[in-house]
Amino acid sequence: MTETRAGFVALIGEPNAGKSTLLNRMVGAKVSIVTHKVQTTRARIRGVAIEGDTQIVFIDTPGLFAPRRRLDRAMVAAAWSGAADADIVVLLVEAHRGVTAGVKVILDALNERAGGRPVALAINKIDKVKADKLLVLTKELNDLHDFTETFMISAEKGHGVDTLRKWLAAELPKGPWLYPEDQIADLPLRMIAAEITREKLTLRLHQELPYQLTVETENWEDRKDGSVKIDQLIYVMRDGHKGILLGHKGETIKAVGKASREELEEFLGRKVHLFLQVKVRPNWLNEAERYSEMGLNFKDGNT
Ligand SMILES: Nc1nc2c(ncn2[C@@H]2O[C@H](COP(=O)(O)OP(=O)(O)OP(=O)(O)O)[C@@H](O)[C@H]2O)c(=O)[nH]1
Ligand SMILES: [Mg+2]
Repeated sequence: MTETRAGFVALIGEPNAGKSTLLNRMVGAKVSIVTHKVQTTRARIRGVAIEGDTQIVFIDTPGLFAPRRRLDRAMVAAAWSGAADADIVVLLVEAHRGVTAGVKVILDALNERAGGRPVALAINKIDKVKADKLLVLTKELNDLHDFTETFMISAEKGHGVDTLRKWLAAELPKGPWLYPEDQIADLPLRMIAAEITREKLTLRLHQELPYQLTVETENWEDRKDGSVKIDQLIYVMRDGHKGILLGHKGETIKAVGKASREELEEFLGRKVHLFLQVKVRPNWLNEAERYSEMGLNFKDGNT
């Protein structure tokens, strides 16, 4: 009989480091949304990968940054608690940005928060820099923290990812698998659906707007013909934002709805009828229910 292994691996790092990209690549499917903007991921998202006889449960976390709003504080708390739940922590650092002030803050906190568990360093986006720079950066980072191992990867292009996955699998404890073998994500479908719409909104809207809205799936109806009808609410804080979101003759929201529906259809493998409604809710950032819908702890936002 072969012996199985299983465990949790938390991906942490600054916003935009490529954590969600790496999770999706490890899982082999898109379970966490990705954009070129910072603070895309808001909650802990679990994705499951298999390496030989090992089940690796990756925990994607919100980026770690200096929080200002309640939502920020709840996100950062969720990220650190993701690290606390893990057998192994992987810190992603962007190769072309190197040791930023933000990375230093994370390294300081890591000594306290990692609690003796292995911490691997993954220098990501190596496709953006020359090899000699990587060696210097590896040394610089290892002088600041005693990493268990250092990997150089490109989450987007896939370089070095197999090596990292094999190492993680070998480090995880022996034990039974934690999820059925065909399960790839641990997030309710209605939440994945809301995240997909939020991704399309984030990609289309500018400046602060993506950070001031949230999407919730209000209703999910499986129809007899095999299709699904999904109603979603987009909460914004101001009338003006609603106008921007709808766009001239409603064309912005229409385009978002189309892009989201197409991706949902691909993800679910069935026809989707998607209905989006925009609501102005000036105080949604201070409503406990909005946080639980996102998978965050409202109280974590208290100062
Ligand atoms: N060139 C390059 N870009 C990458 C790589 N990995 C990720 N990216 C890009 O970096 C951006 C951020 O990626 P995400 O995966 O959303 O980053 P994140 O760490 O999850 O960000 P937050 O959720 O905001 O904390 C996206 O535009 C990705 O396409 C890489 O290896 N190389
Ligand atoms: Mg992310």
